[in-house]
Amino acid sequence: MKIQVSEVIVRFLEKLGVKYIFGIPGSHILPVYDGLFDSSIQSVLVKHEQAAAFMAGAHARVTGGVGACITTAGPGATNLITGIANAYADKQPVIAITGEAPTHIFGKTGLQESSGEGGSVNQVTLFDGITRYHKLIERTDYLTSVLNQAAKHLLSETPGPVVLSIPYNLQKEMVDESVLDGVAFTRPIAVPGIAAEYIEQSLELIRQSEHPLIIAGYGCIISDAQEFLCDISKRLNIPVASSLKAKSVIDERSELSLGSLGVTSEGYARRYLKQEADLVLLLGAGFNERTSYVWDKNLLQGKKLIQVDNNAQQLEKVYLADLAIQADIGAYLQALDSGCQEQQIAAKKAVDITSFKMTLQQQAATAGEPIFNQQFDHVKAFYGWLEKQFPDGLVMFDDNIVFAQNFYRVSSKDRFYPNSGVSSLGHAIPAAIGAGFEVDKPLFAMIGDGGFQMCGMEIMTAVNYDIPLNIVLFNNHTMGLIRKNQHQHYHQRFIDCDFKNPDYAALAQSFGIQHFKVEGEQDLPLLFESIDFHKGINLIEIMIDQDAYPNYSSGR
Ligand SMILES: Cc1ncc(C[n+]2csc(CCOP(=O)(O)OP(=O)(O)O)c2C)c(N)n1
Ligand SMILES: [Mg+2]
Repeated sequence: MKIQVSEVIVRFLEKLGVKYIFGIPGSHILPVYDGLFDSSIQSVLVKHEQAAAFMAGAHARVTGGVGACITTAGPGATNLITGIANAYADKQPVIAITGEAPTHIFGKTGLQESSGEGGSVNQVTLFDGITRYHKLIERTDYLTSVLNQAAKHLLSETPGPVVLSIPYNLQKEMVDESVLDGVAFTRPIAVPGIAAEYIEQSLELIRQSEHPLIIAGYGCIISDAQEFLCDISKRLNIPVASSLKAKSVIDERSELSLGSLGVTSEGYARRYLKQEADLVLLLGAGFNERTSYVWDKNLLQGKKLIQVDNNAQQLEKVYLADLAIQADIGAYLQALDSGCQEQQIAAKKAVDITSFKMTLQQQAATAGEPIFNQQFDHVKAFYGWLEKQFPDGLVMFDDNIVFAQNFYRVSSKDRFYPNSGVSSLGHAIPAAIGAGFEVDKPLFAMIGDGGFQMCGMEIMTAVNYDIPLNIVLFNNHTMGLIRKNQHQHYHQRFIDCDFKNPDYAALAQSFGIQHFKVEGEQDLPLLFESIDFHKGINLIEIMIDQDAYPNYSSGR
């Protein structure tokens, strides 16, 4: 039977397991939208295409499946760029379907044409550096092959975004429905096992070590290795520090968690690493600028390093290792755990992390160097309340890099998503909404007032689709991080960081959502008494002094 290409695309998405597609229609993509009318996929109308890509990425992150977004040609597609770049940096399997002007007008300056012909915008080159695979589909004879390539990249072990741009006339061409028969929708079979000698060598290094430390990265989450990580850490009494991106990799309320490693953290993990550790097991973490304390040459001095990653590119990217192993982290940890049991590797002496942290806190307080002074006490207390109020877990998307990293200890029932990827301001609200179509735990977007004003209109998307959401807005009338840098490094010559805010209570009212203002710690009991965090949309505005800066330096 013959069907339209637009129908093939919709069936392709269905077979990829897509349940929601986020986007905004335009005339150049209407045939695909028409195909969605009868599909099991629900299309979600957003306010800006950047947010559509953030939503698709977040949806992929929480479900482990493929996220999808859809736009028209020209500005619809170019508006996607930051969202797709974010998915690329985060290795998210996101597919974007964009329209394109009909091929017969290519080169004639068609409305919104982005074919690259005749001086028009060239969509293909725009997406080149931020996609795993991108194709302007100009013919149908290679459609099977294109869709097969697309599926391969989306379902791969190290996925990334795919953009398919389809000219209007091509969407309406008829092809045989068997065109999808040649597309493989299966995920590749797991990576081969790890050679016994690498496990042997790892065990030997562990045996020789007195104070090993695990640094767990996002790779552990991607390979679902959390349980194995927990097993080995408990069996051998090895403390775990996470990279910021992997903050939820281990229960931070457990006795073996050191919290996250990085310039913006209170530094327990770094101090333990520097002062105590003699062996580091670096698992699925790349040692980026923040985690490596701006590539501190001495960070690992005098320590042995075992690095494991399923991505060979990550191995020894920053620090040379004594043992660098390309492997699935879950499989590695399982094999290591069995090895420990077989060879009866003795557990290390238990570390009292609670008192280690207390000592450091006291030292910092005495030296007048805590990361946060008392002006942040109410923020700290707010996170403390969150820890207590949701024993069954919550889901948190975080735009603000410092508060949650220091004040919130993620439990094993929580899911925490920092603004990783390209760290694009404003990500948290659309991302939480994209996730909100799937999650059934209280959902939080933590965001500054600068970030809020970038993507805040997406709140209406949550209103339109009845997505329960709690937005925690840190109001300091400034882009605090920029102000802090200008304070530290530019002699307080503040430029383009301060601004006026709208009346958030009135704004919330106009959106038809709840609003609560927190001026200080005294307001918190009433907040937690009066707001139902499981229902509706709540905007919780937390006031912060404009001149209150966290005490850390990112060096620029
Ligand atoms: C798209 C984008 N533009 C600019 C930046 C640079 N940037 C990083 S933090 C920040 C200020 C954040 O202000 P706000 O959201 O109010 O949070 P605060 O620092 O005040 O807590 C800016 C502009 C960015 N990360 N992303
Ligand atoms: Mg701010």
